[in-house]
Amino acid sequence: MPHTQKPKKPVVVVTRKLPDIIETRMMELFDVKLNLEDKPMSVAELKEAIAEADVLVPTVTDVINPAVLSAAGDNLRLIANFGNGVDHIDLATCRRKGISVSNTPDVLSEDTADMTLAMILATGRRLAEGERVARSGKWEGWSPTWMLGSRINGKRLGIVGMGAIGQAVAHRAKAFGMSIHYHNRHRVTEEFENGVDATYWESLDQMLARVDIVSVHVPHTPATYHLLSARRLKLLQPHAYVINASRGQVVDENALTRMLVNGDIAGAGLDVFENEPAISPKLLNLDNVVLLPHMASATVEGRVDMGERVLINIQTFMDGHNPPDRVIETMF
Ligand code: 8YV
Repeated sequence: MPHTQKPKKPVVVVTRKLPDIIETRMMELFDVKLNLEDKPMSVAELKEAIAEADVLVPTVTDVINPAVLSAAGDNLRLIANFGNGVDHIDLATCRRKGISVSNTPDVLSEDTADMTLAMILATGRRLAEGERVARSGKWEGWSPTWMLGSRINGKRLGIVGMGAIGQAVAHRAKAFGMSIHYHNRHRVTEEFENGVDATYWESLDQMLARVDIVSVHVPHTPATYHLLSARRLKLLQPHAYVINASRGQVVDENALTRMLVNGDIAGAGLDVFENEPAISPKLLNLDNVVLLPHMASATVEGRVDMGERVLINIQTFMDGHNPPDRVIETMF
């Protein structure tokens, strides 16, 4: 009897620990190499992984630069990123080498928007500061003039980047009584604008000078690096707050820190930093900032949804089609 060989399963290398349910499914579908210890891979380990992989599943903590990509064999066809942002992957080199790249959009928009609102509330209403006092055992009791924050209702929120996350933020902020202003490469639909009474600002500079809170929701690309530059940050009013749940590189962190230290703006809510996981000690010493360790999208449900998008992208690619969440054109 002729011996029929089962088709070879693709070798999928996953760089970090993913939700159990996703890893189980991956084991069923692929010849998968998991990182059960969740120890971030060194450059040498990444190179080793990339050399044997048909598909690599990295996360934001893996820098997939030209040096790492130089180790890729001809077999590496897809980088299925576990995450929305792909600024840690050198897309130009991938394109040149014919490697497809996909991400996990949409599934983290609502969670990230929730955390953005949490930072808006926490900065304006001094939530983290109050919590620190309550825990310190040094609370001396209520006083009419102590721990006063700044009212959220009626404030002007300037959203930089009106994609899925920016829009989810706008809906929430509207419900909190804020007025919505936004700057984007292009105007969004009239239906959306009318729904949240949004004002479009073609000029980012002009918007910055007029809002009370600015929240950043653009991806980090060469065009958005330090979009909130030292010059632009200086346009903000002294009572303004800066919120960032996108990427640290979009805001000039040194300039922002200087302004916070000097009291040139009221405060900041930061979930992302330029040199993660390092956070400047100057920021750590400030009471008027709320600092979070890149956790805006960190929900149990969100991580499973992200994993499912990764699975769909890999499976679709292996079936000979473009992955639905491709971020660069493939050879198909
Ligand atoms: C993710 C993020 O946690 O998806 C993104 O771009 O910034 C985060 O919310 C992380 O990237 C997972 O890789």
